[in-house]
Amino acid sequence: MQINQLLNNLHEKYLYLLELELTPEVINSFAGVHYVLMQGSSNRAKDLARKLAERFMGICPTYFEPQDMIPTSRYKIYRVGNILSVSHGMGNTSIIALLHDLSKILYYAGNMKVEYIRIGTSGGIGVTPGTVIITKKAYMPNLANYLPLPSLDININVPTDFNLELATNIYKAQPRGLEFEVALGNSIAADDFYLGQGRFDGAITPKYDLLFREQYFKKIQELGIRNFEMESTALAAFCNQVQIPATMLAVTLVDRTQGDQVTATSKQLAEFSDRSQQVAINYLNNKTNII
Ligand code: R2B
Ligand code: URA
Repeated sequence: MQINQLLNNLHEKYLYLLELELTPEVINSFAGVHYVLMQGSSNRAKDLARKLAERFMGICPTYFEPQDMIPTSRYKIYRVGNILSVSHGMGNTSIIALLHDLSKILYYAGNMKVEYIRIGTSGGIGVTPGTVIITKKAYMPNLANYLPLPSLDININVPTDFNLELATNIYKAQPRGLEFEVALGNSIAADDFYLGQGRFDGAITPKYDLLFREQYFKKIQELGIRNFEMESTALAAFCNQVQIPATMLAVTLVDRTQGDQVTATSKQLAEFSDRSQQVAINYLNNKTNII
């Protein structure tokens, strides 16, 4: 991790976005973290904490109530051994705000070597729904492979490649005989679920037509883009700036070349979401430094 060196003279006492007092006890509670797994939903983050405790500590999920480490209702952070299970909300703006404060506290607590993995859902492009895509490169909807990171009135174009070694290691860690497909691919982060992802079923009438969208979908498939979601460019750009290895594992809920609406039942959606969590756990299973 290569964090802003100006922080060293700041002696910060409070992280506003996490509503967290930086007492020595609080800082110490973030020491010794190696892996940060993040998801949009706070329920999913808690659910994952339970699964991690069961897998790596043998704690029965029925008797384990994960404790949130931060007082804010905006985000959640649960700790299981040296893994954090975190919720980041929806969209680039939400995740980047979290990434600043989370990375600062991890730095203050002395963690110089951490990996960030976003575990999410997405809309697939030409892939069977239920496939988990491990992202190599994140793209903007205009197909730029960088994020114009706003700094006052200028934008700094930061590359949005993820860490290829981490993505490949996660792919290779998957056991044979999984009941679903896992593939390496690229992703687009849109700022809007509807128009940003070329849907026709939002509240605003789109300016594009079916033919235009078909050509766009064809073009993005040629770039190896396999899914749409809403946070990967911020995660990749942030992690490139602070030199934290990162990638994203996102299950596809729908094949967007076949339709717009997510028609999976809540049971199917829960099963699909479990898949991307499972891919992360399969990766951690191979590690000797868990807990
Ligand atoms: C995937 O799913 C959410 C929208 O439904 C969004 O957070 C994302 O990236
Ligand atoms: N999340 C998205 O951002 N898009 C989809 O189509 C499904 C989930």
